[in-house]
Amino acid sequence: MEPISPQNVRITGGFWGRWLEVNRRRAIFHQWEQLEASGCIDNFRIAAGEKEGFRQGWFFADSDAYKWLDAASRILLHDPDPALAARVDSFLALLRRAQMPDGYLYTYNQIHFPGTRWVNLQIEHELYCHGHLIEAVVSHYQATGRTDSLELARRAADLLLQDFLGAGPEWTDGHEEVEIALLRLYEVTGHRPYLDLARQFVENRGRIPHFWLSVLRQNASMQARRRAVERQRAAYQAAHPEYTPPPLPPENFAPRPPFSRLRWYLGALSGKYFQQHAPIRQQRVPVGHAVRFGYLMTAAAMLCRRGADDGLLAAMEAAWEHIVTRRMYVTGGLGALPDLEGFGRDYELHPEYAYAETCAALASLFWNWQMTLITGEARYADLLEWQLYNAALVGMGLNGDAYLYNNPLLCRGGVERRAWYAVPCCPSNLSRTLAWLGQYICSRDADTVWVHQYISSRVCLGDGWEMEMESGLPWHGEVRLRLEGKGPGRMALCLRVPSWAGTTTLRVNGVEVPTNAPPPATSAQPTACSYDPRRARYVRIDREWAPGDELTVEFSQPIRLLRQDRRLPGCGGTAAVTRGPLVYCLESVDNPGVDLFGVEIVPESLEFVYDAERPGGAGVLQGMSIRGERLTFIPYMLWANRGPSEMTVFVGNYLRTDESRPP
Ligand code: FUB
Ligand code: ZN
Repeated sequence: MEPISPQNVRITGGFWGRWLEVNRRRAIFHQWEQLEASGCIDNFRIAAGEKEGFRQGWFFADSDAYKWLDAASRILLHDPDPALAARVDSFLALLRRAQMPDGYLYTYNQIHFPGTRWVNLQIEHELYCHGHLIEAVVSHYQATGRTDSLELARRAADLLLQDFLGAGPEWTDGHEEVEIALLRLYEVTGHRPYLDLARQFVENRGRIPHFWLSVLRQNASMQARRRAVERQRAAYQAAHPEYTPPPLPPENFAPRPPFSRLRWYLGALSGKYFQQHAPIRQQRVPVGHAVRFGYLMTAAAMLCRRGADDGLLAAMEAAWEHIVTRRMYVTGGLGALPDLEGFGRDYELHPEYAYAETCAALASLFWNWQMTLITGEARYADLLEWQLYNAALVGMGLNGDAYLYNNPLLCRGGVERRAWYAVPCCPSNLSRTLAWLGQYICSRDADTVWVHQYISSRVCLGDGWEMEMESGLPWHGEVRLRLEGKGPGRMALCLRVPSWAGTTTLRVNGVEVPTNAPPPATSAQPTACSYDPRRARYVRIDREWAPGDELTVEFSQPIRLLRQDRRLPGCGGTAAVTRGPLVYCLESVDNPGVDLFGVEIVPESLEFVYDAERPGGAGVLQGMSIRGERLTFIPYMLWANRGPSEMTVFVGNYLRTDESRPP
């Protein structure tokens, strides 16, 4: 099956319509303000020789500006806001002036170490930054059709071809991304060498001999270069006493389990942190940094779609199964440890140490989309939806100007939304994903259309057909699809029945049509968190359609208590409360005087209440504890929007029967 390009999908309202409005009216402008305030954009002005000043931020800071450009460009596709378009054009012009004639653009070297390049590739993110530059420009080209900006990407990519095509395994980046970018550039240019280089980077992963030695050497060099930068900073400040550097944004706060930093170092030396520990087809267990892992899997899946299989798909299916059954939080969050910002051991899913970086959920979402296109299996679109609503959307505050970087499932204080971070990788990554959310709704092949996501939208299906969708999700389970366009014709429609759905009722023009029976409870390994995307399926309706035909789907959304495997530290045997695609939580703001971390609930007392007055128009769950306390659960993605608070996803449950495992 093939995707339907974002040009042909417009989100028209509903739950996601509000978030996209926040994204384009507030979030994208807030992010630019923060990039300017923290000196990130000035780095390019300094590199272009247009501004006096001292470079600010991490060596990979360029990438955060590129993700902003990516997000802003995607927003312009359906919302050509003149102020945003002017900002984008001005930044593109600055990038053209900062980029070196041969296509190199990496302000850390250009400013601090002129003439050096491709240094400490495992650590200093040079290819990662060029990757996000290329992706951003490809998005701009796809959104505007302007080839002048595409030149920025082609110059950079052609430099990579010149310097890396045919090179050995040590010439790979420690943070995957450039592989995705080269494949996206190949998709818009058809220039085969970009595909070849992407494949080379993926196939070369995990083949550096004595990796630990290489990374020790590179770490020493990186530290030496950082000390050199600090000497430069001191000298600059002494020579320019009037210079006041911009304030550095805060680091994100994450509670640390014992030995967290040691495990990170060991993970780095072993190569697992960078997924450099084994060739890609042997990587059947998810390890290391969760964002890096997700980007590698996404690139591998994109290669699979271009014919590079022979074991690649099998390896990814095994890794996916391992994640879902033993290394994923009930929110779909990935990454159990700070420092490492990645996977722990099987069942090591402590709710308070949960790192679950917003970018990690996004990386997994990108991967699951590619797996959907390859396999047509409903489990991947189901996990995409679950992570979108819970582990990803939680990263953006209600008003688009406050963010979470790490997303615990239990908070005793300290984790709060911030306007910006010292490592601001998540905000624009989330914005660029929201801006083109429509691409995940449908896909098609010659005679079949798949409906993967239920988001109010208008989709040009091709062959003269259009589909208007009205979705009540996540609060209400009713979805209405209306076909418009050319005269009658045969088409198969495959609708995803989500894993969270209770009963599903399908009607075509008011007449009920049978849905295939739910899949048998799989004998496969159960999931540690009890959310199981493998229970999702597609219902196929293959018939003659006429313009005006209306298809309605009603998913019942029973409140479910998903019991956590007893092996999980800090939450084993407790339950998460869910309804439809949403995971709920108790936040102290709504439950004054309640000991959140000792609550036992009375399951039968839980009821859904749609509270239109609540910010975000939230559907809440109200119930009782066994001590007679009234409880209010809100959607997990809405917590931390009202100042410092405590929160828990898990409650001890007063279950009369073990309802967490589906029948
Ligand atoms: O490595 C720098 C940033 O850290 C990347 O953008 C994300 O992977 C985040 O984890
Ligand atoms: Zn991030």
